[in-house]
Amino acid sequence: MPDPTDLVQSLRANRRQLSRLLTKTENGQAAAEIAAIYPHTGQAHIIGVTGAPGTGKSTLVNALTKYYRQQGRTVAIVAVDPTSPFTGGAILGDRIRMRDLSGDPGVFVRSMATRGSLGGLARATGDLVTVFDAAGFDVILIETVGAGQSEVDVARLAHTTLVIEAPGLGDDVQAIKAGILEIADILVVNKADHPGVDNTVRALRAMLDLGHRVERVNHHGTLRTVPAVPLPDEATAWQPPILQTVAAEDKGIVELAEKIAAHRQYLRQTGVLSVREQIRIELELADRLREALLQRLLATADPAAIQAVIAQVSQRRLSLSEAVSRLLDHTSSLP
Ligand SMILES: Nc1nc2c(ncn2[C@@H]2O[C@H](COP(=O)(O)OP(=O)(O)OP(=O)(O)O)[C@@H](O)[C@H]2O)c(=O)[nH]1
Ligand SMILES: [Mg+2]
Repeated sequence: MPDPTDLVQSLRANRRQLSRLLTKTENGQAAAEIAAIYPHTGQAHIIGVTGAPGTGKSTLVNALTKYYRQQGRTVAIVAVDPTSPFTGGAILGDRIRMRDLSGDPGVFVRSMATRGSLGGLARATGDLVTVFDAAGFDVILIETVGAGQSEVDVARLAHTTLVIEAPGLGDDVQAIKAGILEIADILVVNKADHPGVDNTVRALRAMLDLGHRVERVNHHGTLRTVPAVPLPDEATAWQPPILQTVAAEDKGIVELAEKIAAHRQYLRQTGVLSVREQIRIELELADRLREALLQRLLATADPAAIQAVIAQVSQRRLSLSEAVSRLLDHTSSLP
């Protein structure tokens, strides 16, 4: 195991070292290093930025980063690249725009391909965030595209999730699915210089009013260990504000940063931060346990036996749940 203090210090002092560990992490080969640096994490404010393609997420991330840098805070950016070939051009665009931040040692940008990331996108992103956190970045911004389950999972890593919308992407805000609205701590209507912004704001407000907002941590975690602490009720729970920005002109960024700070304060003062953290850890632990148990089973089971069970299921001689029982109970005595 690498010496934790040395490792953390070298990450903070040496960008090449940081870069190397990030690559190792992405390749799923940094388990020992992650274990070593883990006690040195938990300081960063993690902000998720998600929304439909082209709404201006990268531009907004850029603008927020400039703001934080003016405040003297360091910023790491994880841009989760879409796999979609349609947005392929935008990836290059992101990198070029981010360039006006590069050369600044207080900013570090990392793009991550969603395709083929080992053991799931959320896990890979989570490990990158751990490295950045240990490396001492004050703010970590995670940009993800869309409204799929993997974006929701990634958003769970964030303390504060911004959902970005823009006018004209379907007047009924169809681009936003209910699921993504649920994870929003702050709604941002970007491109407020475009016509139709009032319609978009109105539609979002109507959708927010439909759902009664209670603190979203108010449920059992996967492993059911989360304590029943008193959480904010409907009256005191955070109500996601709707802000307007023109990211391309740095308009509305100060107000947005202030709301983000207010949300962080809410999380800390109410104790929601630690409860959310615990639920996140539970989910991730359950996920990794599932994966590890499967790997362990596959390592010990006879491949021919697994084949035989699959054949029996396909011949309708075994149901899937019987197949599971058989593989778990009688791995050695399969036909
Ligand atoms: N008019 C206007 N254009 C903007 C604004 N913000 C971003 N844009 C432009 O919108 C386009 C898309 O911006 P991006 O920041 O790349 O959007 P994105 O959401 O990151 O896009 P993907 O990563 O491809 O999903 C770019 O041409 C930006 O210059 C804004 O506030 N107003
Ligand atoms: Mg982008």
